[in-house]
Amino acid sequence: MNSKIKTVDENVLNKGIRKTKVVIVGAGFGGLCMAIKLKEAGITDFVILEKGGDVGGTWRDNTYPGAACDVQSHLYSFSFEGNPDWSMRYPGWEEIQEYIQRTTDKYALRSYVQYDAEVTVSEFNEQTGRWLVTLKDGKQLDAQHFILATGPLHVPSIPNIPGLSTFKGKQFHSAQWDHEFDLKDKNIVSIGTGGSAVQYLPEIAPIVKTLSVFQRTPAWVLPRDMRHYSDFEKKLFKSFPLMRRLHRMRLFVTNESRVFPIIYSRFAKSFQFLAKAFLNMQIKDTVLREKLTPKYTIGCKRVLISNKYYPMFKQDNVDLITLGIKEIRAHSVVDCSGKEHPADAILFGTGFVTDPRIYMKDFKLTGLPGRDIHEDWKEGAEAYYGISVTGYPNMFQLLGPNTALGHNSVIFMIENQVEYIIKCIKKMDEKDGKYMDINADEQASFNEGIQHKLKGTVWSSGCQSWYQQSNGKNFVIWPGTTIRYQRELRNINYDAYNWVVRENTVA
Ligand code: N01
Repeated sequence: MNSKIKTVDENVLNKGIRKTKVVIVGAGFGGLCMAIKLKEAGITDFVILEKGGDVGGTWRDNTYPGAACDVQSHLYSFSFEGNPDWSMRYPGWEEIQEYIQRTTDKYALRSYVQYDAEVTVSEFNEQTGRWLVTLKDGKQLDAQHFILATGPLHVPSIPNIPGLSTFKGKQFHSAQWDHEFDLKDKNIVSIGTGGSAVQYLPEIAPIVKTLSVFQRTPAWVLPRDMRHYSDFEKKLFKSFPLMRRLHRMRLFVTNESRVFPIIYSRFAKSFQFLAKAFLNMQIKDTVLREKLTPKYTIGCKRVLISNKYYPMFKQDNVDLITLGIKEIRAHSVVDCSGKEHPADAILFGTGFVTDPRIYMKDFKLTGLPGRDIHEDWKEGAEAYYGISVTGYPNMFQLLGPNTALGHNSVIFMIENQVEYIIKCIKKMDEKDGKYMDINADEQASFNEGIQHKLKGTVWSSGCQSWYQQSNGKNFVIWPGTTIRYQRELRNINYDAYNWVVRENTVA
């Protein structure tokens, strides 16, 4: 894997404020896609600010054992940068990160990335129609367009459990896996049974002494397609790219079809029947089976895929605890019945900070006079197609509110959002515009539509998930097909924006 390369002209940054057309925050799939398409559109005056030391985002951070994407890689990759060599349907994080590194090099993006560049403040100036972005080290950038490609899930959530500070053993979060720590023959307590835990637990179970799994809510789990691509298939994909594209299309259509049981929750029961059969087949112990059976409709929380998770509970050293945690002591975790579970290490598979803050980012962000995103989104995050936010002109977001998916690849969403943003940037140039700001009424009516569509879907069927704010409003999921999202974005309504041209007249 390539190490970080610092090639941005740091002299420019050191001398004062660096002026650029576009600032992109984040060098994960979203930020890199944005950069590639900006270059293709002939816009090379941009900077990518990355708070970490390498590109990759999620796939740089999540390196826990068994980490993999639960969308097939032929689909979870750029449509314009196919890879005939994926080893299997769902390869591990290493292969995905290698793909990201290769793509970064192929499109010569490294010179655009400023590493260890954490944004602390971003302010829009109405007079100049530009963004002033301040970094942790005090450097500043002045940009016409400000693009957030930061991804919603990156701030680890560690629950505030009584006694945690008294724990004397090792503790770490799944997204900050300590590879130096040898789990072999250790007593391990793991908290949480979401997407990450379901992947790492079966990997560590065979090597640890004891594994106490604390589950708060069981998840629906479906089988994972473990097939590898044969050398013949890879050769075929390489020699005949059309075959690879057809394969990708088939995966896309299959995944897309899964949206219907989710939107029409009455159909979810058939899906749930399959998941229940899968559980019944793998877990014969009726008490254990009952503990692992979710009480909510499938799809309401993210559906997990694993062939190894349920069988893991047959191992003698693995214990499932559903009683909740009473407290943590120096060398153990005590469940609500008072039973002590020995712990040399505690692993947190407890997910990420998940309230509207996931879209606010952990820095100060101000727009038109009086607009502060932390105030505006205090009660909940709203945007227009997840991309534009009223009061924050020339700011665009990738995978913003209500554009995450429960059924298909978010890379598809990113690519469509990038296309939309490029069109907006070009329109600004065409109009010699100062700034464009989404009309508040357009944003409000768009969001009313979204909430209306969410009614009757499985996401509104009564479970609690990170898709919801505290008042139950779903601010995360796109409630429809991705094709529809694409169609609506392609039919861009420029009149939905207030355009301010250089002479300060509203067009
Ligand atoms: O986090 P999660 P994750 N005490 O929020 C439990 C994506 N992802 O890191 O359900 C006890 O899903 C919590 O319990 P409950 C994917 O979008 C993608 O696993 O809230 N338990 C839950 O079981 C996913 O949605 C891939 O009752 C506590 C778990 O911790 C997102 O990342 C792979 C607790 C958290 O599960 C996050 O996944 C992995 C507490 N105080 C993840 N607090 C792909 O393959 C929380 N929990 C693409």
